[in-house]
Amino acid sequence: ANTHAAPLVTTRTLPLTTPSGDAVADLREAILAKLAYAVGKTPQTARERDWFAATALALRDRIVDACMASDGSVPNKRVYYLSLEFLIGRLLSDAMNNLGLVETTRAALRDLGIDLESVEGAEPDAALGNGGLGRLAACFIESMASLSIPAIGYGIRYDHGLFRQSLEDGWQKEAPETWLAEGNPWEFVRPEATYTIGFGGHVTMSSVSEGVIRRHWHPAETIRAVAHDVPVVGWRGRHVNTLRLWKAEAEAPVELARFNGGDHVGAVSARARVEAISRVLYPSDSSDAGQELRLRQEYFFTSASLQDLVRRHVAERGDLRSLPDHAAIQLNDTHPAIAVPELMRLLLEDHAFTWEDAWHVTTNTLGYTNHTLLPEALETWPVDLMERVLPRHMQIIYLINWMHLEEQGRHGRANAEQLASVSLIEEANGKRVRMGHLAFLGARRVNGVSALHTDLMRSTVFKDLHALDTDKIVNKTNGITFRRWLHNCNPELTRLAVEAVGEGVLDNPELLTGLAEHADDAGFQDRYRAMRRARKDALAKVVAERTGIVVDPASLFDVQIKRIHEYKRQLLNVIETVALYQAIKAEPHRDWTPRVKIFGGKAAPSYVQAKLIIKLACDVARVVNDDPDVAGRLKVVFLPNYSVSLAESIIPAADLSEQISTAGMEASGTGNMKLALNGALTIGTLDGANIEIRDHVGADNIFIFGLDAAGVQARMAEPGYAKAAIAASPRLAAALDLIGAGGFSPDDPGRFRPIVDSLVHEDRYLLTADFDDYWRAQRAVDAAWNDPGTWWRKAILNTARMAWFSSDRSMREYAEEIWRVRVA
Ligand code: NBG
Repeated sequence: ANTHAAPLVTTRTLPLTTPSGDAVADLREAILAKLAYAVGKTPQTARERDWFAATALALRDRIVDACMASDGSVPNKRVYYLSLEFLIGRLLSDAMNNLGLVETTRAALRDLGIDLESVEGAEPDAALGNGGLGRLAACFIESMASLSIPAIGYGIRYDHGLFRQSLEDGWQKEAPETWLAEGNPWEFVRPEATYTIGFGGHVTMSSVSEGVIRRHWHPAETIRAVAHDVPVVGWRGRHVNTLRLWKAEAEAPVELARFNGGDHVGAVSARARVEAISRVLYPSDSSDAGQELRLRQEYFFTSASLQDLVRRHVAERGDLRSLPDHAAIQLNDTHPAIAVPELMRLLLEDHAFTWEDAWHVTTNTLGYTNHTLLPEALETWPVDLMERVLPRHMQIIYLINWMHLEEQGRHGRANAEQLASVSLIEEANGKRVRMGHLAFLGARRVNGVSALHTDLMRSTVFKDLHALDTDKIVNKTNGITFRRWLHNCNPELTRLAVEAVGEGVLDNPELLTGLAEHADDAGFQDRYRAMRRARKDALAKVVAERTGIVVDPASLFDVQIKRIHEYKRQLLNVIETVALYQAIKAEPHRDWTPRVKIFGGKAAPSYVQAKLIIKLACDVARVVNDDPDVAGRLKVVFLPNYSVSLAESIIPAADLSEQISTAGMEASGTGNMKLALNGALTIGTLDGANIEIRDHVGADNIFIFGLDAAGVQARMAEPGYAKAAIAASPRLAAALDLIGAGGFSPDDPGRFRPIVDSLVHEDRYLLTADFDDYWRAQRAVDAAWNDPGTWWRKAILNTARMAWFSSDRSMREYAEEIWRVRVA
């Protein structure tokens, strides 16, 4: 069965003008021609997937037309965005919307007896990312195209994106994801853009002239990176950029000598190892330290991308000395940090630069974005692994480090502790290369992704490096593209906004702020509420189809959707659910506010504790949902296989957005922005971008609770803080007792003991410290929900005041302060 086939939402109508008959007829003929000549099907034999391919191909032609229509001149400066992940999801609605062809396509397909929503539903999600980091890259490339910033996104064309999650009796099971199984109509294969990537081997020296020594790398193994281009069309089709994804191929698909010798199977065996490089996305959002294949992936796509942009620059401008004037290379986290020594190597070895010149070009071209300060997620590579896989790069890293440490000496900062903290090599447990430090030294600007996160970069992980150059770290608060996260996913709300403030809001999100004037208007509130209700009805259907759980769309929909991670504290939410359950059981006749708690998210396959938390949520759901005392007033749902397209149907249906990470641990968050933009009220901690969301929507329109980042640090220093907090909170103690005693797992009473024990003995994420205040905030939510005039006023104000969180704003800031490219 095709799991992608079911449309999630059936209520789409975009606030765009009715299409002209000619345009509809043209597109209809184009789709039919693609169906016949590219897909090889007739309308009678075509499946939804075939109609999707034909429609995508027809629209791709329009994108190419838009591309060719541009003047074709060489832009003065290009942005190169290097990211190991691009979580782009489905592209059809993006393309239609940005080309202004949603209604035209709908009408063209209707003429053919085909429903647009089912065609959209037949597109597999391109899940080439784990979560926020990869989705951010997808929003950024869309915004760059919409702002006409000339840019190329570089990444890997994984055969298998993020695994598919199913829940078997509440336990997460992973299955491979196969988005390419039926081809990818969006992409162009570019065999002419193929580069050779080396691994291993040794380095030799030669003396070119008196005192000048050059080093040459002789890799033991070489493989090919082949470009696959996906066009990215911006709003109103004004500009088209490229997402260039690399596929790994063996130099020689067959070892001829072995083949001729009769070893037919052996002759193709080396190929599997080579092609593994672009086979699968690592399913972890914190790094898998020490895995050689991961290092090979990082170097593979970084080297191919740098070779490609160097070749382009030489073709266009001749001299690489001017690279910083015409190229800005952004490293999305440390995954492409190997770009620092790789660019140095290309300049030194292939272009005969001196070290000083190469360093000047490198450090004026690269920028680095940090996305986490969690120690377990900071990438480091063992020196011996680096020496084996990338011997020449390791030499360059040592030389960079030597010069950097020498300079510290010259500035009188040579005490051992200072040197150890700024060194590229960590010596604590076996020598390892600190990729964050390497990216920091190689970049002209280093940025964090929210105001708090950037402050913490300066005061913690990069403190000593920051002291050496206090201008280097800048803040660039994340954003989301409103085309996808408002216009496409919530056409009803978009229509409301257009009616209230005019169509200009589609071009300029700042105009959304005008909605605030309607926040007190009862008629407008009613329409806003009707919009939400329609989306909740649709989501309730999805929930029933996928989980069998029946929920009442009149209840408050309380949503926590994101990767399962202890620091994100889904467990805090589950424990509050248990406490609420106990409270209802104790007083079943009170007028409890009906709530549906909706969870969605994947756990890294090796993350045992996260998988146990999923199981707990599912076990709690089974008990609570069926309890006659509860009588449907509390329901718990874990929606399997959370993805971009599932997010698109959950977000417009959410009343409450859970953003409850331990303060100081979530770098920014972007789901928080999507939910607030669509009018969900946030219950959250003072963490990441939540702080800026509060500043924009107003403290009265958000439910803040818990310790702030400084409070967290202070509390962690108090011995026995968890035991003390539990002793002080009878409600928390009772909930933990029920969980620990097997109240939700009668079949295995000890199942959740490890969870309770970890809270009592360690509680690294301070759930116990924040529990009571979280409970208080949740009851404030209940009270607000029971006063509809207040609730919908707050919701409308959230939508109006989230305008600033557009990724167009983020991209403008990067363009101005980091890339120094002009935005029209
Ligand atoms: C994630 C952070 C999020 C942030 C995204 C995008 C990593 C390493 N970091 O808080 O956890 O929103 O990056 O910046 O995935």
